[in-house]
Amino acid sequence: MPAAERWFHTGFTLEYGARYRVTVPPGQVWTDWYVTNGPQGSTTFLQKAFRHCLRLSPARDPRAEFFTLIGTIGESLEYAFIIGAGPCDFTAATSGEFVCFANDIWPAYWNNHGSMRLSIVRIS
Ligand SMILES: [Ca+2]
Repeated sequence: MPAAERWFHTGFTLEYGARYRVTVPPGQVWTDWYVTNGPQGSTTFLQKAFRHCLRLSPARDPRAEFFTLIGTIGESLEYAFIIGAGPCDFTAATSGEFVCFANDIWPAYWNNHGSMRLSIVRIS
């Protein structure tokens, strides 16, 4: 999935109540302007003042940083959850398409570069 896409559509359909595991092959990086991050993301000193504006904010999950790998269901932040470096197990809160994105502030996707590979399997 590319870092520059606000909603990356995987084409993978999630079924309400089913359990899934997302894994992220190690050693991958992507770049926010000049800041290189792994899938867990980071917040620089300069970014700190804008951290509360992140699409998945630290108020909702304190692990949320710039470029943390996020998964959700459809184009909705309601179901958004942190994948990070994974593996990440989750239960689908609704049925819909598995969508993911690099956590960033909405107008700041133009300077995002690189992509992450990840995989998802149904575990129950
Ligand atoms: Ca950016």
